[in-house]
Amino acid sequence: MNHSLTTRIKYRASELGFQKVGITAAEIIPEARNNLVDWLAKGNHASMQWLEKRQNERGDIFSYFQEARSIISVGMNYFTGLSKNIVNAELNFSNYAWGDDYHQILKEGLYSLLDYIKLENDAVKGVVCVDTSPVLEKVWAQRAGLGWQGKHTNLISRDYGSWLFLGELILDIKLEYDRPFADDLCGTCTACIDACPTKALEPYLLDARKCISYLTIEHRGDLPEEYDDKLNGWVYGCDICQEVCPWNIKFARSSIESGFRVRTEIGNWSQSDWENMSADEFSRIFKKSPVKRTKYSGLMRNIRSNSRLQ
Ligand code: B12
Ligand code: SF4
Ligand code: SF4
Repeated sequence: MNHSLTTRIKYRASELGFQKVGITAAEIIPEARNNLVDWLAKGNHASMQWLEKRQNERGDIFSYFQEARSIISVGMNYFTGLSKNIVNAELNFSNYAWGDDYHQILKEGLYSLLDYIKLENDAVKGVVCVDTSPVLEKVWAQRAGLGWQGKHTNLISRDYGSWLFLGELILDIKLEYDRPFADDLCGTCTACIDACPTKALEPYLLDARKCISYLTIEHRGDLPEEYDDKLNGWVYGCDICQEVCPWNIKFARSSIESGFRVRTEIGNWSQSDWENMSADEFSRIFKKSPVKRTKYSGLMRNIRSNSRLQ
């Protein structure tokens, strides 16, 4: 155990722009693995076959990185401080997609953290993960003490609510570990479940087949017409279950990361501006943005689905 290295890693992580950092031991967590297997078996992942394909790695950290000993879990606040009511837009993009792609921003920070550790010990092996790696990020964040998984299934922290991107640096050395976050501070609240327009949530469980975030970002092909009157203007992701959460209402703070600032068009364009957007404009507006994931055709499909009822 190396106490001083642990302390210095945490200090360096905060210098690199991570508001939350905790460290936990790499181990197999049978409960999380069983929950994942059940969730997949019930088809909750919709068409996201990539979740099923690498389920062994998601459920067993050692099949992903055999030498794993410690997991440094980080959180970066992305709340822009502007509610969608203040942003003068007629169609909604999820807060997480207002600025530059978070994968890039978090990865840069985590690679710098790895470089810092290697300055002390060049033999250390580390793996950087942000979203796309086959690891259960919310589970590791809870184990590392960052917060708890709320009934909407996102990880909530006491001090920033759930507007946190998560990432991990997995190392092959032992460090000093934090205590898992043991409390569930949702209590009797059910605001997220009640507010979800498509009834995609049961306590702590999400059915992606019904989730607007899945439908507008991951689903390929036309959107089922039964959702036209439920999209509520969302064209990329959905923040409803997070916006109604008392922990976000009370504790959200504005992000200091300039990369997450809202793009002008996302904040101001009218519905008809979006309906008339050309492919070239799409490429210009969404350069370096996560919205590129749907491509021009996917975003236009979402815009059209929102317009169909009008
Ligand atoms: C697949 C995926 C999605 C899918 C499925 C979401 C989901 N809940 O799984 C879709 C496309 C719908 C999605 C949407 C969003 N996502 Co997403 N997504 C992921 C991804 C890649 C994998 C998640 C996963 O493994 N799901 C599998 C299921 C089994 O996991 P789970 O829902 O957490 O299920 C657990 C609980 O059900 C629990 N459980 C079961 N029963 C019980 C009972 C009790 C009592 C308890 C306590 C728990 C419990 O056990 C399960 C296993 O641990 C992660 C990145 C990663 N690598 O982890 C990002 C991630 C979860 N997404 C993220 C974000 C930001 C979002 C959105 C907010 C984006 C948006 N605004 O549109 C929405 C939120 C929707 C929602 N309410 O969850 C962030 C969340 C950050 C945070 N603070 O938690 C992550 C971590 C990405 C990142 N690096 O920051 N996402
Ligand atoms: S993201 Fe939207 S559709 Fe998905 S569970 Fe939350 S409120 Fe429901
Ligand atoms: S809205 Fe309520 S139930 Fe849902 S995650 Fe927040 S505190 Fe938990």
